Amino acid sequence: MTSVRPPRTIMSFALLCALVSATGVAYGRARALPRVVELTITAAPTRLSLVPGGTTEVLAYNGQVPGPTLEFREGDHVVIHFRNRLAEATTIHWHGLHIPAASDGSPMDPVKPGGNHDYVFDILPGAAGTYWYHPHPDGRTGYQVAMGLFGALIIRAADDPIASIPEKLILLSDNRFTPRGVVDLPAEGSPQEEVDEVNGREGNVLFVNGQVMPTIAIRSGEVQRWRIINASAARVYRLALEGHEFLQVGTDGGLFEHPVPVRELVLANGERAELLVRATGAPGSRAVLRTLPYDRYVPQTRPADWNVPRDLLTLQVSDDAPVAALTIPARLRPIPALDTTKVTARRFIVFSQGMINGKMMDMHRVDERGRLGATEIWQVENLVGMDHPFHLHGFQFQLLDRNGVPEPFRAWKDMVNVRKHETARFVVRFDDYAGMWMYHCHILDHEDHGMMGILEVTPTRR
Ligand SMILES: [Cu+2]
Repeated sequence: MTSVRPPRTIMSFALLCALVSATGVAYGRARALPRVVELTITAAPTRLSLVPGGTTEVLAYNGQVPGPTLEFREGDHVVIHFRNRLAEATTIHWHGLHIPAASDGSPMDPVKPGGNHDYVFDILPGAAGTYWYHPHPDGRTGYQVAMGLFGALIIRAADDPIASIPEKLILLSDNRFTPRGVVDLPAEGSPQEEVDEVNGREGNVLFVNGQVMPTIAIRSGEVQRWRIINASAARVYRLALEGHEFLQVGTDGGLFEHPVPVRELVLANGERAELLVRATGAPGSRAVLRTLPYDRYVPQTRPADWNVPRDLLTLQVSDDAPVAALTIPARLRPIPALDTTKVTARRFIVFSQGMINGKMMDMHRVDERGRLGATEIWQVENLVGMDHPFHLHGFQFQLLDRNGVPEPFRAWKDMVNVRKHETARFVVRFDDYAGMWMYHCHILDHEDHGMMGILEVTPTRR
C-alpha cells in the first residue's frame, strides 16, 4: 500500500533562494522588502517508470513526473531560471497567475531547444490559491503534457483563515500506456488519432500525484483540506467520496467567501478546487474517492466505458480514537463584486467544433482588443454537443450566469467549463498588465489545433 506522497516540493528555499526577506528603509520607516524566491527548472527527456512493469521515455521538469510542487507566498518576487533541454521549443505557462504577459509562457514566447529563459513575476496580495504550470508551445502542448510536463503551484497567504487544517495535494492526471508501460501516443492518421482530436486524449490509467490508487491516512473525525488540480488533457472528473460530503472552500483563484456543502464536484481539465473533507467513518474503516460518469462527449466518439466509475484513491481511517469536531470559519474572505455598471465592452466568443468565432488561431492576428483598466463582460457560447472548458490567461474573472441562470455566489475563476449548447457569461477587469493574452479551449488537442484566440490589452491613452 502506498501513501499519498505529493511530488517533491521546492520548499527548501534556503537552498535555492538568492535572498530572503531583507529589510529596507522607506519614507523614514523600516519596511520589509519582498522575499525573493529564485529557482531553476529544467525540462529534459529522461526515462522513468510511470506504471508498474515498464519504463518509458518521458519529458520531465527537474527529472520528475509530475514536476516539483512550487510554493510561493503572497508578496514574493519570483525569479525562475528555465532551461529548455528538450529537442523542441517549449514554454512554461503559469496557469491562473496574474503576472506580466512577458512571463506568461504563452505560445508567443517560445524558448528554443537548448535555450534558457527567466520568468520573473510578483505574487500579488489576494493571489493565494491552487494553480499549476505546464508547457504552452504552439501546437505541441498536448504532446508535451502527455510526455510528463506538468506540476502543481500553491500560493499561500499570511492571513489564510484555515491554514491550521492539515493539507493534502491531489494532482489529477491520466495517461495512456502500451502493455509494456510506454506512453502510448496515437499513430498519425490512425482512427485513435481521429477520436483523440474530437474528444481530447484520455488515458486508461488515472494518477493522483503520479501514483495509481494511493492512500490518504486520516483520523476519524479529522478534517483535511484537499487542494485538487485537474491536470488532465481532456478528462473531466466528477468526484465523490463514498459516505462523505465535502465542504468546498475554494476554486481556481482561491478561497470562496463562505464554505459550500457539496456531495460531488465536477472538475473540468484545467480547473482547481479546495475541499474540506471530514472523516465520518469509524476508526479502521476506509472510503474510496471515485470519479463518476460524466458525459461531456458527442455520441459518435463517446468512449464505450464512459459510464464506468473509476477509483482514484483510498481514504484510510486510522485505528486511533476519533478527534473532536473542528469549527470551520463561516467567513473565509471577502470577494468584492466587479462592478458591472462600469462595463465598457461586451465580447462574444462562440465555440464551434475546433474554432472560435469561426476562426482558427493565428499567431499574427489580434482577435480582441481591450483597454487597461476596463471592466468587460464576456459571453461564451458553445454551439456544439460536447463540453469545451474555456480558459483566459492572465486575469481572474467572476462568472455571472449560465444559460441566464445567475451563479449562486461569487468566486474568482480562470476557467469555465462551457457545457454542451450552453452560454456562460463572466465579468473581468483588466486592472494591470498590458500585452497579448491567450484565451482558448483547454482540451489540449483542441487548443493545439487552433481553438484559441488573442486578446491584446493596451494601456489607456493619457
Ligand atoms: Cu474544446
